[in-house]
Amino acid sequence: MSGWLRGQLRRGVVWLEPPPRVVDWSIFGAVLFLAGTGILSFLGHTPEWIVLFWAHRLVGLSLVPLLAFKLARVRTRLTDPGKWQLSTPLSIVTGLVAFAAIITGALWVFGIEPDLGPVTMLSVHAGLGLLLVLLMVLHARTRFRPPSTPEFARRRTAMQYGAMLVAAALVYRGQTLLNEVFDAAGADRRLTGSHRREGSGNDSFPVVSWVADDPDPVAVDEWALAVGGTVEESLALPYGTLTPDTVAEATLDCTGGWYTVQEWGGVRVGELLDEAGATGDARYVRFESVTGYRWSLPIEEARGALLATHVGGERLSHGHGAPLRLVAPGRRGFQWVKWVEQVEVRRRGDPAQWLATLVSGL
Ligand SMILES: Nc1nc2c(c(=O)[nH]1)N[C@H]1C(S)=C(S)[C@@H](COP(=O)(O)O)O[C@H]1N2
Ligand SMILES: [Mo]
Repeated sequence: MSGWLRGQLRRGVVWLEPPPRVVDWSIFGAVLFLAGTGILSFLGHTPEWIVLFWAHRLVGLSLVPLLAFKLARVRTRLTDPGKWQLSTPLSIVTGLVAFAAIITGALWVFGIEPDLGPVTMLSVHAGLGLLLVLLMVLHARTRFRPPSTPEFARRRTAMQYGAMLVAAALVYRGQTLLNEVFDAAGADRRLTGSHRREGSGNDSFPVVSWVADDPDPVAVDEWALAVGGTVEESLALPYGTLTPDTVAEATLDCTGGWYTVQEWGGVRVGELLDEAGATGDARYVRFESVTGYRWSLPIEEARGALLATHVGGERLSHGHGAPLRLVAPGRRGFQWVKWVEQVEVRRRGDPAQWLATLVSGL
């Protein structure tokens, strides 16, 4: 490279580098934003959610130059043993986890996914991301410097951020084009990044538990669906009394990174609520599994959901939730409660459901 070109490049990079404290606080803010959008991205999969996925990818890519600036600045603190402090190992681990989170995220987006056994690249990425938040908060405590407004308010800082986001958008667009051209696992993916499982019926898609649910097969003769809560009349409905008269196509999109489109057959939840007579102050409907796993939906959404006995014209297999599972079209897979035995109409939501989904099988 000619000396002139190198000089220009260096000046460009220097121009692009925000002040140190701005870099640090931007990394802090970006990681919190990524954790927030990452968690939220597990909740939805319908088209209006795409903004969230874009934002997560763009801010994630913008972390790359920010971390590079930071690393260039602190390099000698790491390479020169004379400058080591008690907090240095924590700083190093935090940096490594940040890079690992970015790399796993990028591998996932690019569809480069070596076999990791029971986990997917996406779940490794999510785990690293959550670990990073914890490490970063600890790290920031050891090296806290309050942000200063003048540095953030500079016009040049705003332009630097503009440049960074535009670059991130170009990289992201370039990647999606590459995937389209080479068809490298790109064509079968939804806005969530999930890969398609082709086919119909029980055997065409995986059996998945969110954490540890693994009940014995439910004995249909001893099972009855309980419909209760704020209703005029509680019901106990044996399997034989259910009339699966509704068939609907819906997409199950698992946060592990796959999706399937199936014809689900079963009973409309609204019909059950009408039968039991949900009262006027009812706001939510809670679906609970024989394992204690549960999720609630706002009552209007719940009315349109299905309690499925069939998939692709076949009776549900045990693994897929027989005798009855929730099919909630706008929701992610983990909210589609399997082995449902209780439907409870409620006045309030159920914040503890998060915990229930994590510990139910333990
Ligand atoms: N009771 C119960 N229902 C559950 C789960 C679970 O662990 N327990 N896992 C959820 C998750 S994470 C997904 S993706 C779907 C998977 O449904 P499938 O096993 O029919 O593919 O079920 C959901 N319903
Ligand atoms: Mo899932």
